[in-house]
Amino acid sequence: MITPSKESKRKSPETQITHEPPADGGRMIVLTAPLTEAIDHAGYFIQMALASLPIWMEGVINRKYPKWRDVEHNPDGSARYMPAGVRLVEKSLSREYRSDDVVACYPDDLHKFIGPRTRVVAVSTHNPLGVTFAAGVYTSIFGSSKMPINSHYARDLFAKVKSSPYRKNFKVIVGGSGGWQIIQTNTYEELSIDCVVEGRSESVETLELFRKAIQGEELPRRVEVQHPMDRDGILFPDTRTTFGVVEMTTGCGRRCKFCVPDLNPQIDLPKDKIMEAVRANVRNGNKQISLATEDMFIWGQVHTDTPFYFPNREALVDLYSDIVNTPGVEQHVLSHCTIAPAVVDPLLIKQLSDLLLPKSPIHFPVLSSHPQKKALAPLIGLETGSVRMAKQIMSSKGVPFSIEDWPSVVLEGLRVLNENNWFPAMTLIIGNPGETDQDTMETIDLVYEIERRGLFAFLVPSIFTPLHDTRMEKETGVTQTKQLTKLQWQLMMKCWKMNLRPGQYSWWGPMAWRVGSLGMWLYKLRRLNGPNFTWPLLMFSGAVSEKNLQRMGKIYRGKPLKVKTRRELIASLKPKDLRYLRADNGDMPMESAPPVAAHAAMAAT
Ligand code: B12
Ligand code: SF4
Repeated sequence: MITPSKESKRKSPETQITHEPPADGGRMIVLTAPLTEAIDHAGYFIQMALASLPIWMEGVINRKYPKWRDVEHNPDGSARYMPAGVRLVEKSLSREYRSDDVVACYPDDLHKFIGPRTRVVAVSTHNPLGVTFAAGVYTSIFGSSKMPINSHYARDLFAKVKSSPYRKNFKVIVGGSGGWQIIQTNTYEELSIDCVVEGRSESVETLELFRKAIQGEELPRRVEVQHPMDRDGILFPDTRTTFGVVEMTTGCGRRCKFCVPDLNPQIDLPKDKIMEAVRANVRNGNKQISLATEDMFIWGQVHTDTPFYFPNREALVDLYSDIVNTPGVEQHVLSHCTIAPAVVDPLLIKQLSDLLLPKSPIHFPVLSSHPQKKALAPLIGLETGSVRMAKQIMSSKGVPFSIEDWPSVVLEGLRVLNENNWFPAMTLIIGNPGETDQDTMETIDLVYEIERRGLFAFLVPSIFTPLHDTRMEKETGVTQTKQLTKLQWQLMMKCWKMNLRPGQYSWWGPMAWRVGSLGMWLYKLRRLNGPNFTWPLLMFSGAVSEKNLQRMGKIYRGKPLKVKTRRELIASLKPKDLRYLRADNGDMPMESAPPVAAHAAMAAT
């Protein structure tokens, strides 16, 4: 069982002033999300920090963003912005309920809308208990409290709902990408949740569930609902979303075994609907847009005659051009992508950079060659440098290239990206099931090779978490930081050391990691993380040079990798794939088949 932090006990609504009941009896359906998932200023980094830092480090956020809790309201007190997930639940419900029966509000305003009339409180959540990838790992490394700030605020929201004087009259339904965390930790009672929905709100089963709840019927604890199978089944927000998130694709197609979103059907959404949602955001005061996707490069190439891993350059450039040129869009942020497309079509990267850099709010002064030092920083999965491990967990991650060439694809892709001022955040998974020292050493080799070549990615290592419903759901990797080997610790600390190279471009990374790393170790981390942590931490802190640590036999300094160039990677492609390459990128083999003339261009527009 997960116990509430001292903080959340102190702030528990039972001890807070009681409110007058809403004059209109409240809304029949009240939608909400944790404050930390709804806030929409200061860029993506703040939410990622809230998910990764433990609650005792909240002061760091408060000092940097004293007003981070301030949110904007509509005239009726409802939320001006909400995560896209909440907006879609709202939109889905609008097919059946009147708009004055449904409201989306911030947790602090729940008392204004929950009244005797309320029958459902629906919560959307991304990561309520922090038991996912990086988030859980970092809070546990820091020790003291395992509760990430986001989780604290999610609990605070559930406590508010639990203590409502009308709690007996309504059902609490939870959904969103973090719903599985409630199921896995069995925290239904503790958080006062009746039902967790896994899947999309558009589905008829979701509507049926709301109907039942309104009629006061018992709900099942867990409901799995169907994902729409085609573009027409997906709805779009017509109000403002947090960070201007608008969906671009669902699914992926590369079939990594640990991945949840890949379980959804591969769909690229129609341009006209994306654009309507962009305009709706702008109309409601948003200046920022971000297209949510697992891999932006599949858009425009889903179910065409060309395999999805050969990006549709024209379609992508056309879509992004229309977005950043929409009057009122001042900022645009990329979400996720894969790295092989940068090797497949470097000219696409260049054209996108020309379009997107001027509207990027991200600045990397030391790294960027852009006149205003702007940069693009999508999230990309690197996961492992071990070909053996890559074959096991993500054999298609680098298609059209062979997974045997994964380190070369990463290095070549990163070169192309960096040359165009893309400095991605790249995630690595440490402690995959069956990971040997040799596998970790190969990942360390790749990380050192990135450094040796002067390339840059913000490397975000996390510990393997078996995610619900994935093909690795039943596997166990490392469950406690104490179990990490010396090499695994070294990989983690080397990544963070490298992230600090270009200086303080990210305020929270250095802050979180450098703040008294040695002092903290002496005080607490030594016991918490075990003896294998000691030398890697010394390496990270810079107290002893890596050369000396290697000489002392305390660390492994990666060996130089022999990797393929773009030309060599292309030469290794099968003839059936070669014909989809664009000759204007160069590096074509002399006797290759003529490229396919048209790339099913604009297929998705
Ligand atoms: C945009 C995004 C972000 C943004 C903005 C998030 C925000 N608050 O709006 C940023 C960069 C800040 C972010 C941060 C993080 N993210 Co994020 N993010 C995404 C991304 C790309 C899109 C999310 C989205 O808005 N999708 C569109 C909406 C419409 O989909 P949805 O929310 O799932 O909603 C649908 C259903 O879930 C359902 N639904 C939603 N709510 C409800 C409620 C009810 C009652 C019902 C019935 C149904 C329902 O209906 C909706 C469709 O109709 C997803 C990947 C993806 N493609 O989903 C990752 C993803 C959700 N993020 C993920 C992670 C891990 C994180 C971080 C923990 C990363 C980190 N370590 O920092 C943090 C957590 C942030 C926090 N505050 O705690 C993981 C979630 C893994 C998990 N929970 O198991 C995902 C799946 C990425 C991945 N491939 O791993 N993220
Ligand atoms: S490339 Fe990313 S989104 Fe696609 S299957 Fe692999 S992990 Fe999932």
